[in-house]
Amino acid sequence: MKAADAIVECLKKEEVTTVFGYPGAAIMPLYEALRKSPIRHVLVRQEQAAAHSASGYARTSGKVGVCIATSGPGATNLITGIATAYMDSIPLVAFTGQVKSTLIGRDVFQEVDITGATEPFIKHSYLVKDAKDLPRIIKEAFHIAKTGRPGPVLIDIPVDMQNENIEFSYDEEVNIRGYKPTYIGHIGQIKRALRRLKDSKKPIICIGGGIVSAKAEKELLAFAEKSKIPVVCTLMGLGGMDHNSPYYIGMIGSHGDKVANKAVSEADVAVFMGARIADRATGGSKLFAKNADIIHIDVDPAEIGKNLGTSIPVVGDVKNILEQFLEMAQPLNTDEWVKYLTDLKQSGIKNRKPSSNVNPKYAIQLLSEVLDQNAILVADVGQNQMWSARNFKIFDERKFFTSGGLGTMGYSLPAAIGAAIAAPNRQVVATMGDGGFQMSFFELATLKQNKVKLIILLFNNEGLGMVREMQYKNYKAEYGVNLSGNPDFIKLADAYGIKGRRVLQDDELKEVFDEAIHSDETFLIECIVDPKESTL
Ligand SMILES: Cc1ncc(C[n+]2csc(CCOP(=O)(O)OP(=O)(O)O)c2C)c(N)n1
Repeated sequence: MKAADAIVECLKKEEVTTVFGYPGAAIMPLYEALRKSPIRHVLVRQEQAAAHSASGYARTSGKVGVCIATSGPGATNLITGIATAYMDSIPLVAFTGQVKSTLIGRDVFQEVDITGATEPFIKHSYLVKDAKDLPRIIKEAFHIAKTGRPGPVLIDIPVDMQNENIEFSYDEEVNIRGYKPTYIGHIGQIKRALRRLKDSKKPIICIGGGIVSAKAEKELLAFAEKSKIPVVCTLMGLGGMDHNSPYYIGMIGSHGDKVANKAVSEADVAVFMGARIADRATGGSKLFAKNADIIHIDVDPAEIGKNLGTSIPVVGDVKNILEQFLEMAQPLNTDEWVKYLTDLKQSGIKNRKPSSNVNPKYAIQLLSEVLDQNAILVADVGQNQMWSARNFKIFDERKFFTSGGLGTMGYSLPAAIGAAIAAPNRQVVATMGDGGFQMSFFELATLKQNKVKLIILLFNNEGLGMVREMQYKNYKAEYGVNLSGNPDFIKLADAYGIKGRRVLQDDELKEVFDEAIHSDETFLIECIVDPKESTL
C-alpha cells in the first residue's frame, strides 16, 4: 500500500473523522490519499488556524486534534499553534510535509527544520526516515499526544516517503521505552495528603486545566462537597468546577477575584490539582499560599516544585487520585471558613445594570444568562479574555476555552470553529477584541465554507486594550496601540456573507443576542466599547 494511504488507514484506526489543514507540494501525496477517504478535511486560510481549530476540536470532543501543513512556510506557520497547544496541554498530532529525504539539509525550496524549530515547545516529534515506520510512528504519536500530560506531537514526512509502498499493519499496543506516565497516585502520599487535610481548619483546593483535560469535574465536585473544602481555579481551570456549587469561590490570579486570592493567602493547606501555578496565577504576590502547606497533584512530575515549594507531592492522573480521595474523605470542620469565604464572595458579586454605552462586563453577564447550559465560550486574549473569564457563569456542561499559557491573540475564532465542528448542536461563542479579530478574521471564509454556526462577540475599543491599559498604568501614556485604521467590521462580515449588527448601548444587547441565538448561521455582534474601559 502507498504510505500516504497507510497514513489515512492509521487515522481511521485512531477514529479521526476531521482534520484541519492547508496543502502544498510536499504534502500532496497525503492530500491525494485523503481525497479518496471518508475523513473530512477542513481547509483553513492560514496554517496557524489549522492548529488552533484542531485545538478547539480536541478540547470539545475529548479526542486528539489533527492538523496538516506543507513543508517550509506551511510548517513554520503552524509553530504558534503548536506552542499554544503545548502551553495549554492540548492533545494534537500535526503532520507536515518535508522535502525529499535525499535533499534534506541542502536548503532546497521550502525546506525548514521543523522538528528542530519546535523542539522546545512540543511534547514529541518525529522526522520519518523510513516509510515502513509510519504506522508505528502514528500509533505512538496519538498515544503520546493523549496520555500522561496531553500535548502536541509532530510528524514530519518527506514527500518521497509518502509515495513509497509499504506493507500496512497497525499494532494495537504501544510500548515506548522511557515513556510510562504514572496514573495511579502513590497510596502513601494520598494518605499523607488526607491526614494533613484532616487537621486543617482553612483548606483550599486550587484547580488548573488538568482537571478539565482529565475530565475529573464530577469527582472534584463530589470530593469538595463531601469533605467541605472550598475550591478556587486558575484561568485554565475555569470549567473544572460548577459555579453553582456553594464550595466554588472564584478565579485566582492577577485578573482573578479578590476573594479567591484571599482564600489562597489565608489557607492553612492548599491542594493544587493539575495546575502549573505560574506568575499569572500567583499575581506575583508574596502572600500567595504563604500560610499553607502545599499538596500538589499533577500527572507531570516536572510540574511538582517548579513554581511552588511542595510539602506533599502526588504524581498521577487527577481523576484517579480524586476517586481515591473520595473513598477515604471525611467531612472536615470547615463551616466557619466556608461561611467566611462565601460571605466575602457574596459581598463582592456585582449585579451589573445596563449603562448608556456597552459595558463589556455586563454584556458577558447577560450573554451568560441567555445561553444554553452546555454552551461553549472561547475567549481570545486581552481585556476581552478577562471580561469573559470573570463574567461567564460555568455550570452543567458549559465550557470555557482560551489560550491561557501562551496568550495567543487570534486564537478564539479558529478554536471556536473547531469546537463548533466537534459539537454542531452546542452553542459556541467566540469573544475577541478588534486586535485579535484582525489576526484571524480571514477564518470567516473557513466558517462560511463549512457552514459553521458561531456567535462572534467582537469588542471594538479601537485599540490593543489590555496593552493600552498597562501603558497608562506604567508610563501614563499610550504608544503603538491605536487601531484607528480599523475597517467597518459589519461590512467586512457582509463581504463574507455573514450577518452582523453593531451595538452601541447595553439596552440593545438582549435583542441582538436573541437574534444571534436564533439565527441559522454565524452572527457577528460588534460592541463599541469605551477605550478607557478597565479590565477588572
Ligand atoms: C500574538 C500576540 N501578539 C501580541 C500579544 C500581546 N498582547 C496581549 S493583549 C494585547 C491587546 C489585545 O488587543 P485586542 O485584541 O483588541 O483585545 P482587547 O485587549 O482590546 O480586549 C496584546 C497586543 C499577544 N498576546 N499575542
